Amino acid sequence: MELIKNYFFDEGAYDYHDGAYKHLIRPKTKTHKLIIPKVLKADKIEGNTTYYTIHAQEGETNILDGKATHTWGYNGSLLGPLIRYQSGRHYHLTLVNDLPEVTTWHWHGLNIPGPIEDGGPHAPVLPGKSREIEFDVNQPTMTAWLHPHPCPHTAEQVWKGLAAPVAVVNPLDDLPQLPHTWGVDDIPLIFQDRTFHDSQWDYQADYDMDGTLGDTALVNGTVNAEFTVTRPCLRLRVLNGANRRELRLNSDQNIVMTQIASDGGFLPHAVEMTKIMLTNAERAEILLDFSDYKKGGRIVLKADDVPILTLKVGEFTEDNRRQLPKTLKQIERDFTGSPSHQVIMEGMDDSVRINGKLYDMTRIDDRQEIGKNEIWDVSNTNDSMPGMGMIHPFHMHGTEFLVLSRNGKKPYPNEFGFKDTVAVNPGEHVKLLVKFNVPGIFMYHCHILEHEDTGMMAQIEAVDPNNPQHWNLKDLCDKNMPDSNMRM
Ligand SMILES: [Cu+2]
Repeated sequence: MELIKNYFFDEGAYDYHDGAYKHLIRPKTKTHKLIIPKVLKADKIEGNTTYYTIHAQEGETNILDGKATHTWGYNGSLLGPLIRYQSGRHYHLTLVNDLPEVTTWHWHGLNIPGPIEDGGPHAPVLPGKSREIEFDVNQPTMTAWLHPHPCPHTAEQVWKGLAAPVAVVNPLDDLPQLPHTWGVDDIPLIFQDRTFHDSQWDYQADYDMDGTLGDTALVNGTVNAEFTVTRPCLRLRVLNGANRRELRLNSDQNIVMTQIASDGGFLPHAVEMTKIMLTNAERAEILLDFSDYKKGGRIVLKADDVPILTLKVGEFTEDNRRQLPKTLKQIERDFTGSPSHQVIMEGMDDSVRINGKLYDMTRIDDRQEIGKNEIWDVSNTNDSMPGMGMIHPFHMHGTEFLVLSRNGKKPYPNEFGFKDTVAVNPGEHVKLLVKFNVPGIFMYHCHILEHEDTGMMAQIEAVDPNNPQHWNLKDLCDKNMPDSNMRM
């Protein structure tokens, strides 16, 4: 297997070329034990239905060595618990808004009906109110995440701390050989960045229309994080949960990171890399092999050149290394045909548009029948200055797609699995093979959260021809949102 030692994207378009870029600073605090999100406990289980309750709430979190930081979280003061779904089961969720403003619960990566269950801007919950939703989970093993999606305050609410890891397990494609003891050899790495103002976060002060950046890296809400490795094989579920910052993950010793999964589940084959770049909302599951390291050894994971997580080798309590199959997952990628959907992402700052338009909650921009494969051509026209411009991460709700090509060439080696977010370089056309399995109204947008909030977003109706629906879509954007369901 070829070892990949470089990032793939157009270096000229990296975020650090932007005039407003804030470099990460090396953490000056003492090291803190990496926070591992707890696993969300079910309220009850009845037959094939599991009941969960998720509160969005305010709180105080001890992040720095001194004063507590005012933060938001799910069922806690910051971020949220791991929410586990098993494919084939039915879920009933009670979503409670204990915040002082409207929010929504968006299941990024879950293929469930939209727009209510999916939790985009059409599914607001007023402060002090709650909403009950139900859905079936039917999809492969994968790492997804939960975050708010109210229009137009997604970026600010994520900044304040709302985000939680989600894991889907499907017995049909799961690989039981992989490490799966949560918090021991299966751990999340939720990467974010914030600036501290006298220990507090101040979104308005740091706001940047091209994507808000902070100067301090956090992993799972931990600054200067340290984790003790107690088994030779470590599975890291990496999520770039930052509003704007690109994560260029590498290590001080160029340890081999074996990527086994992307956003939508396992890759057809593992890819060995020493550097991985994830744009906003992208995920990668990677394995690190510590069997050649002795107790007391350490590896420092870095974002660009700044340490974000020290992996300290402890006493191995169990040998969890298992042979993986050569083919992790069978994925049929051969597909010929012309694109029947076009997405042109253009602009920066307040000029950002999709197909020349700003988001309108009452407008359906595109339609596709469920169950059919169709080709999308997604482009980024920020290439007026050759070798410059900015990358837009393109995300679709309600589906996991395949990347067919980049400017007519093969996708990057770690893009052969299913994805829901793909980074598009300036001047690039990325062809996607898209199929919806569930009907509804779904967003597609740039996942730089400030671009999304500015209106770099559109919506598609995934149509079930046997059960056509009529939509009376309301404009709930930045209004006193009625807690209504618009389904007629
Ligand atoms: Cu963008």
